[in-house]
Amino acid sequence: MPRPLRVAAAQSGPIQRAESRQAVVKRLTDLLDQAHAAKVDFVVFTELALTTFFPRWYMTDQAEVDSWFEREMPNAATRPLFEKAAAYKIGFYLGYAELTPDGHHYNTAILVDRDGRIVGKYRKVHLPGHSEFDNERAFQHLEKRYFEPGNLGFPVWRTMGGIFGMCVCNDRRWPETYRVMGLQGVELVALGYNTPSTNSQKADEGVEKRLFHHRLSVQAGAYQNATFVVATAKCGVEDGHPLFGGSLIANPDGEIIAEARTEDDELIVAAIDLDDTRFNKETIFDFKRHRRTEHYGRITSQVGVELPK
Ligand code: CDT
Repeated sequence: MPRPLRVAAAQSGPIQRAESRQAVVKRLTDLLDQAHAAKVDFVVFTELALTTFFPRWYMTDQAEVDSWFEREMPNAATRPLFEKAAAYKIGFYLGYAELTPDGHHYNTAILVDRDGRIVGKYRKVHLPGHSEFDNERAFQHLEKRYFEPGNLGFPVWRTMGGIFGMCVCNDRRWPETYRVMGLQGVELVALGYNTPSTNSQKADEGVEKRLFHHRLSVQAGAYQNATFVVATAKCGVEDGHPLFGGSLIANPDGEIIAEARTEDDELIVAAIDLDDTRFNKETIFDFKRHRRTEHYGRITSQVGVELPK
């Protein structure tokens, strides 16, 4: 039985530090208008979609840090997005900085169904960067300072006719991310990202190589777990700091079936059939028949490298 779905990556251009949540949400709802016109069922917005990528700024005042976080979702600023999406019957993924009632800080994404209900929450597990000001870097990446590692694992949810999972930015570079969801039968992984166009610790690493690493990671994750992946950038130059674009939709063969061309607000759309995940799940990546867990112990028992004697 085919399970057709029209999916989109709603890429965001840059958000400057001074831009208000309200102004950003207006841009996101404009993208929803485009998605509605294109008969899209599910839209993936980006990581930290409501603000500039604030972990590039070193802050010591906790009140200032907390001003980048959302205490509830939806809230006054984001309600128009939820209302418009529900009116259009469009489900979505949205990344934002979450401050919980008991004071925890997470880099979070939510999955909202086509009736505007939050059906899933994911908190970023792999936090890149560092926690103290680093003079050696061309610019800062302070995710380890402002966020705690996610405490929800990598769940998946039955929604919109399929099995959906989520991850956030740096998670996409880790095969474990996709495999844990693959082991739950994931059929579509939604992910948003903010990736600097240059490497703060390697001046000669060009943006093309960085885009290659991004595509390589997402396409491999899709293929090796027989799932669609919708990967959405926030990109362009934020307060002088460039982030690359390259939003893409990959199919379960690991092929790119839609890709952004700009570094601005841009919607890319693909008509997919979630049943196209089945062939690879039942053949080359039939985990039940082919996996050899007796040899995989190091994956969960060990973190760093242990060199041979
Ligand atoms: N947002 C995010 O996770 N960005 C990282 C940059 C890594 S460089 C410290 C990424 O993996 O794209």
